[in-house]
Amino acid sequence: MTITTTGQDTATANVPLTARDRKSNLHALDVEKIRQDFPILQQRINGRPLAYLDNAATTQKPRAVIDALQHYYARDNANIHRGVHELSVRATEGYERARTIVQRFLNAADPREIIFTRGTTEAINLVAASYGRKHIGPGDEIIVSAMEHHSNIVPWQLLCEQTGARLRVIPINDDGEILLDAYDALLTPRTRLVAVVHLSNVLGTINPVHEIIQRAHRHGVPVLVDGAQSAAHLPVDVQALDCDFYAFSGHKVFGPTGIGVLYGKAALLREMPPYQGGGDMISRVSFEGPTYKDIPYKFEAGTPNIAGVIGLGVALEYVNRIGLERIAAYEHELLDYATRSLLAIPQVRLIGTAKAKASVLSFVLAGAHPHDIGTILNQMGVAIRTGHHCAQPVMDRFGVPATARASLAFYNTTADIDALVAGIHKVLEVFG
Ligand code: 7TS
Repeated sequence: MTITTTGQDTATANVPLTARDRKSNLHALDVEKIRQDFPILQQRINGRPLAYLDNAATTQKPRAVIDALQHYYARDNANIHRGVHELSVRATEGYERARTIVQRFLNAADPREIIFTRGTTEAINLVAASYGRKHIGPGDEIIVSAMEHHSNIVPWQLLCEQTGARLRVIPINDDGEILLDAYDALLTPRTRLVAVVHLSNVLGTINPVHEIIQRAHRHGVPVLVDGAQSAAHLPVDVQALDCDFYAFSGHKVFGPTGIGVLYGKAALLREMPPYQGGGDMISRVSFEGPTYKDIPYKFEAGTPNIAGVIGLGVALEYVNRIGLERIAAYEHELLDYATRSLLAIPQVRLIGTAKAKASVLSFVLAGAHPHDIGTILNQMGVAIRTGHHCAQPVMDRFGVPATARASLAFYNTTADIDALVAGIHKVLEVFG
């Protein structure tokens, strides 16, 4: 493995930073070396070095993850939990080892609190279908924020349609920050669940989820945190946060697509009904009725994405070797550089100017549609996303149909930001 951090060897890379380390800039990453671990970043697009700034949509994969998938299919492939033969034992061990890696990554109390899903979307749907159907009924209320991704809105709207419950929305200010007083007013005896994003995919706002959770818990209300964006950018400790559920996607944290995680507190998961029925989730079936396995298997019906789980474990180990504290510190500086660079262009309007921000820059340009910005940037080798980012209520809140969005990862450099800025100047040339 060829990751190093300046002044650190890989064995000590994930030791937490001290205040002194921070001051002396020891958190700086050897990004050029890290970039060599990502084969996809080595190419040119339209004759220019690729500046991949679409990490909020999906992240690139280090060679270690690509190799792990290849290794699994070439040597270990078998179904899990079912065979006594060597390959099945290897596949099962790899799968369960990854569960422990995820447990440690989130600092969950027990590996049984880690359920593998297709991604954040399926994790939230699982909670809506299982917890929701058991605990939410007519007249009950579910609270979300005004900056949610559709994945953390539509499952609750479906549940509301099915049960007669009601969705309540915490408003946000012009900087894209949650209004905590308004949240307090929404917490009532009718509230059954709060579901809120940790790091907004459009605004880059880091929400005060610990505070949000504490306030909900004072009313006895559980909280689901949508960690789709935070898992790759902020250290997460589900016990310190005291969240009841936390969902994230493997592909946004340098792992494969089609795999994700639902963390849930064991006591909650145990009393929730199964989400899907099928093989591997029952201890016995007869035509009188089934009895279910304990968690996590009760929620993992059917043959899962075994290779994806193993690849996710390798991705999280890779991230751990660099260290999320160091990643967050590096990205903070890069975001600061990018923000200053964009604000130096008078035609740029930044959408999302919260005090606590990470990794995301959404903007609009006077006179140019975001789609045209994306197209011209692509000609210059710069990959960004344009559109509503599956968060249309956020677009409505800021009165724009779409934004252009650059989103960072630890392998991005100031050169990527400079390419973005040069691209924006080109757009301004074309559109006057
Ligand atoms: N929640 C948030 C905050 C997200 O940003 C996304 C995906 C999801 C949930 C859903 O994740 P999935 O892996 O289940 O699809 N966000 C984006 C994005 O910003 N651009 O493409 C996907």
